[in-house]
Amino acid sequence: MAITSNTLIWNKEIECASRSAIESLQLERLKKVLTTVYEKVPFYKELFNEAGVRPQNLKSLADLKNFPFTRKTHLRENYPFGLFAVPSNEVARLHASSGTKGKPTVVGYTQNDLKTWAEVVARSLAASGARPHDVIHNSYGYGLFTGGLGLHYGAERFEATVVPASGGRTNQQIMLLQDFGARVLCATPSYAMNIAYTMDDLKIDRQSIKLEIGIFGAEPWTEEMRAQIEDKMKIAALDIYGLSEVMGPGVSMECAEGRKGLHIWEDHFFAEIIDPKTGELLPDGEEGELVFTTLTKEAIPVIRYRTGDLSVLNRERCVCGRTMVRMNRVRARIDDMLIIRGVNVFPSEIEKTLLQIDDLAPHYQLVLERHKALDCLEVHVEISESLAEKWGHFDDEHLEYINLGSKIQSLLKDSLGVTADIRLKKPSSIPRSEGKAQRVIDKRS
Ligand code: DLL
Repeated sequence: MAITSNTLIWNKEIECASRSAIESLQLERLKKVLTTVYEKVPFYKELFNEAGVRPQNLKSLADLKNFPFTRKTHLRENYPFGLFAVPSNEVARLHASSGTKGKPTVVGYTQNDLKTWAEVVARSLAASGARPHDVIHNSYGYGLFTGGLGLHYGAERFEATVVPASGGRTNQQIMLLQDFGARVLCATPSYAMNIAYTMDDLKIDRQSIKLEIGIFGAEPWTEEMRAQIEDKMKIAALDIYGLSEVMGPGVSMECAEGRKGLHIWEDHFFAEIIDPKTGELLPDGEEGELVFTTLTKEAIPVIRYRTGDLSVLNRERCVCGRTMVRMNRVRARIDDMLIIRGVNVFPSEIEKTLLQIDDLAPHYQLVLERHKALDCLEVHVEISESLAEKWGHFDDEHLEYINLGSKIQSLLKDSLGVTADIRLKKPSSIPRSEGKAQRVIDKRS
């Protein structure tokens, strides 16, 4: 669904600068950040020394490939402030990951970092087709997660009216969407779906809300999910990407005109794609792991940070006029790959297949169990409201139930090569997301 009115370019001078201007700015900033971390962060001094590199070895952007990677484990091992490059009295804000695997990863921002963050989010809002003075309803969680506050201050910088709704209390959020007339919704795609289906449950007329744009991210989602959201909500659904270690939301944003990849705000974030196995740099157009170096971050700059996200870089000219490199929609996180009886499968590939089947609703969960040393994948997926009405009652021995289950099973087998046990569920029976959806329940360990 395209936005028809002309969209705004927030910072035309830099967003549409020539490639040579962008690259010379990047080189100048890269030299500076390498020197800063070498002098101010003992961790980097040791890391560079071990790799036999010095900041002055960087003569061109291509030389960055000789520098070592930073990983999430490095942040954990140096918990909480070991990778900070400024004294604590210069840190204006802290955020942290949820820390489900032990200590959280902590990130900090100076006042300048917060200004940069608001700037890149303002650029992202403009790229989506939002306009200053729009009402922006922000359903990303407020708190240690960067989604809520990141979008919030960017929207204020953009001079919009922000509704800091955060996640949860969906009925009330729908009432506020109706009463405050938001044109833009910021949420995870799974929470946007939750809102859309709750509106159906409450029999709320789509005409009573004014939404035109969705700014969705923080979790992987497919083109098929986009098509379903756009169809159901009658909005343009655009992809926003980011991660706390690099900044938060607004590292890159899809533009309303191009809708083909997300522009990386390259004056602040230098992107590379590497082979996740060998660490070798890959050329544009090839899929691999995204790696970012921050060019202007003061509190906690990161050098060649391995995101664990799979994407592709594309430097072709975009129809929107922006010259900044685009990354493809993140296909998956490398960590999320499921190995089922030797076959590698990403949850997003299962999502793609499920969402092509008309009789299903876009609510699913993947449950992994081990029976007698064999991995078993159960796909729990809701049937559509219309099918549930047609069936009347729900019985897993019903011929139609068995037929639909077999159809899904054979489509998954054809597309992914795995045999899954299909569990069709009644509408509204799979837990709804209020933030990042939990798609996989792994009971194997
Ligand atoms: O999720 C920041 C964010 C908030 C981005 C709101 C967009 C909107 P973290 O909690 O640190 O930060 O999680 C970062 O989430 O490495 C990706 O795996 C995933 N992710 C973020 N955006 C997208 C996206 C925020 N658009 C991790 N598509 C990243 C796919 C995404 N995955």
